[in-house]
Amino acid sequence: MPPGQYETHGFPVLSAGPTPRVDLDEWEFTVTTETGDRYSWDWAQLMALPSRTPTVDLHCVTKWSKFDTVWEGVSLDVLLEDVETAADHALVRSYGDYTTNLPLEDLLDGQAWIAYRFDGEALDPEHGGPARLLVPHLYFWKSAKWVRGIHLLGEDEPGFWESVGYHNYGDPWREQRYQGD
Ligand SMILES: Nc1nc2c(c(=O)[nH]1)N[C@H]1C(S)=C(S)[C@@H](COP(=O)(O)O)O[C@H]1N2
Ligand SMILES: [Mo]
Repeated sequence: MPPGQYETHGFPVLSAGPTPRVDLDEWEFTVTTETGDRYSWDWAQLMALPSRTPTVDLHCVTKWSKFDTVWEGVSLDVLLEDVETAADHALVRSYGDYTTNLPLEDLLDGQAWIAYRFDGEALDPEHGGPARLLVPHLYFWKSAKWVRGIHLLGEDEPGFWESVGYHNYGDPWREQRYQGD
């Protein structure tokens, strides 16, 4: 258990705004590089990619942790495989305008997924369905719900919570909750 956390068996919903409803026919995930190149997947293309079923622990900055959650999704290693970039930073964007930033390397090497199933079921809209980023080694605010794309950037740019005082990186094991932690 990371410092300052407690275990919950429920699955709290934490959303900064209303739950956007995204039609699967219109759903699209786009990676945009620092040179403006775009790589997009529609829902059928995402479903056609090889998926993984990671079992991971979640740590929210509001101090709840949830252990052994089971997801299904596509690894960012697969999605970024053919993307040509020299960027070091990523800004993740959601339907409904939420953003969060992290180093590109934290999305690679089996650390992050575009997840569309939780506990064997289609991901509930409240929890980010149809698909959310899952990047469990950082505080859960980095796991953008209703993900719509990732911008790869040469320079870091703070996201929604990062620009109002939350830690830029957010490692739960180092208790990086707020700027200066
Ligand atoms: N688009 C979007 N993603 C988001 C949020 C949000 O408000 N909007 N909240 C974040 C926070 S603070 C947490 S703890 C988790 C909560 O996910 P959950 O509601 O599935 O528990 O989603 C993260 N991703
Ligand atoms: Mo959170």
